[in-house]
Amino acid sequence: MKLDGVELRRIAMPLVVPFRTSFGTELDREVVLVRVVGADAEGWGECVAVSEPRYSSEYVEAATDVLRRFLVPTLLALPDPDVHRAERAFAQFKGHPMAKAALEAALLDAQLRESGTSFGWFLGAVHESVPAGVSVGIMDSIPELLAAVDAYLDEGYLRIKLKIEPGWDVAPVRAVRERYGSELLLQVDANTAYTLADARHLAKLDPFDLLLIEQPLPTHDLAGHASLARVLRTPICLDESISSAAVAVHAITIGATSVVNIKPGRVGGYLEARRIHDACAAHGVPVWCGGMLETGIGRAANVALAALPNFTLPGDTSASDRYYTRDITDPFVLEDGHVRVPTGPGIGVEPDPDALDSVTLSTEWISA
Ligand code: NPQ
Ligand code: MG
Repeated sequence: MKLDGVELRRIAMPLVVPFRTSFGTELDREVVLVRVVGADAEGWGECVAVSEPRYSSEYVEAATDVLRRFLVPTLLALPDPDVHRAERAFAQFKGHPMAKAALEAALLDAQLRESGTSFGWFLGAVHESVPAGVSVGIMDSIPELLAAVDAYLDEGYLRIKLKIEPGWDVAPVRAVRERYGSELLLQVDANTAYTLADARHLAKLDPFDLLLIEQPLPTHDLAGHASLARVLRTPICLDESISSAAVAVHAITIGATSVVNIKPGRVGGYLEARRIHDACAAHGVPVWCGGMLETGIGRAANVALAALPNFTLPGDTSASDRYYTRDITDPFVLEDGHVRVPTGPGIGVEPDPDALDSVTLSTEWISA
């Protein structure tokens, strides 16, 4: 397809409530949106990099810089751009998977809109809707946590994920398990907050029959996770560690992970995300779709991905109002605990111009 240029747009979305994890508290979600403009179609992608490099080394300003200086010019220089050629061309630059994923997603959206096909169709989705879980931040007290979980369960969420850190782990898990019983699908996410020295402490979570513990140890410590897995009964699920299909296979092979969280931004795009899905399926390892507090743009694409056959656990693909009072697209809503997979061309949703204007901080245009 012939490209005219690419727009980079910085937006700031106020969160409905502050979101606290082991790496910090966020009140606003700053996001870079990418719009790829072709002769016959345009497409949108969302960069999931966060304001500060606390989840991974990427952050909003760095992602914008690498997009502006390297990725967008590389895309615009391709003689006949398509997502596969773009992915290969981006590979000459090390790292910056979230920036690459955003531009790849925008190009894919444009490409699929041009051909009148949906993300779900392109990726191989087999479901019309996907079960929704919700990620619950660290709170100041147990009563506050239980009130939040009550409300999410009333809304219909099918799985609860508690964010944990040293000092906020066994007690909140016990309180939630005791209040809702053994039927509740419950898991925890540490975002790298522990060390192997905490193995005995983390084993105190074993009696609560968690679906999994997500990323207890540092990002690059696969061997540590393999050791921890031999101590815990709770399955380990890696998030931050899984940067590619090759790393996923490595982690599975050495016994570091028995479930995988797939986030397209963290792994450099939807093509690599699908390869991880396929590799995990081949190894008998279930996957689920993570979340990075996406607007409707990123959420639409994630929901399509989550409809692939090996996404057998509910994901962090929550409804829009989990995070935002007013999304920039038509909101994703819960229907019986599920979120519907868009069926229109591309990601199947587009930003509402007024909603988008109201959150836009700046835009820049990079011409072909
Ligand atoms: C995770 N997401 O699975 C991430 C962490 C994350 C839904 O738990 C602003 C504030 C942006 C906190 C992006 C969920 C964030 C954030 C991602 C947390 O590890
Ligand atoms: Mg996580």
